[in-house]
Amino acid sequence: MNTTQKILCDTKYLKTEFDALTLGESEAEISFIGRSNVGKSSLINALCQKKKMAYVSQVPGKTRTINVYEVKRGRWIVDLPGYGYIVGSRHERERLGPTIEGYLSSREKLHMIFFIVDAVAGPTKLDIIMIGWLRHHSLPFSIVVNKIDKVKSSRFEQRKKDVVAELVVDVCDISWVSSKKNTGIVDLQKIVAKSLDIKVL
Ligand SMILES: Nc1nc2c(ncn2[C@@H]2O[C@H](COP(=O)(O)OP(=O)(O)OP(=O)(O)O)[C@@H](O)[C@H]2O)c(=O)[nH]1
Ligand SMILES: [Mg+2]
Repeated sequence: MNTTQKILCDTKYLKTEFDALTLGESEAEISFIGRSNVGKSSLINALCQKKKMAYVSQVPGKTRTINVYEVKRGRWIVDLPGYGYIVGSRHERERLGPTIEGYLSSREKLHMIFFIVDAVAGPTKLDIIMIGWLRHHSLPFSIVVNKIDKVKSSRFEQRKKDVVAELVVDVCDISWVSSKKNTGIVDLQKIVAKSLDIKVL
């Protein structure tokens, strides 16, 4: 285990909120957003080398609240509800959009938004709209393509080209990972630690 991994391994569940207004302040935080079922919670677990810290489900729409995990005092990893699936009661559906938007537009110490895209299904129209929204608001984001284990190796290079073209980004600005197989996780752990201003000696 390298030093970054030892630090991330200490991450613990801190709290759950329904609204960004009651979240309180962090010293530095990063968050994971993306379509429902893309693997945001799984990725947080893989980065922190936990099996069951963040709730994972086969059923889209598992994360419906803002869940905070603390790496070190005041350094937060925030798991957000996914978008794109119509699930839950009408009241809940109407709450989730403003919850995500309210969170993203109100956090003073939000150092990085990890924008997760599905390697097979994405980027979807909603992903492209969301990225446009992040760009419009000048929010700092980093794209992570998850579930690359589901792409045949013979198709991977073409898939990369397609994603890069659709998102209009540089290929080096994307992390290609599989939270299931742990591919690409070591490099992403370094980006996470850096984004949280965690000094690795
Ligand atoms: N094959 C594969 N499956 C994955 C990977 N990452 C996550 N999954 C699966 O995808 C499903 C959804 O994972 P979650 O982590 O709950 O996804 P989420 O984005 O947090 O979903 P919501 O909370 O509903 O927004 C689960 O069945 C995971 O096991 C991956 O890298 N590869
Ligand atoms: Mg989740």
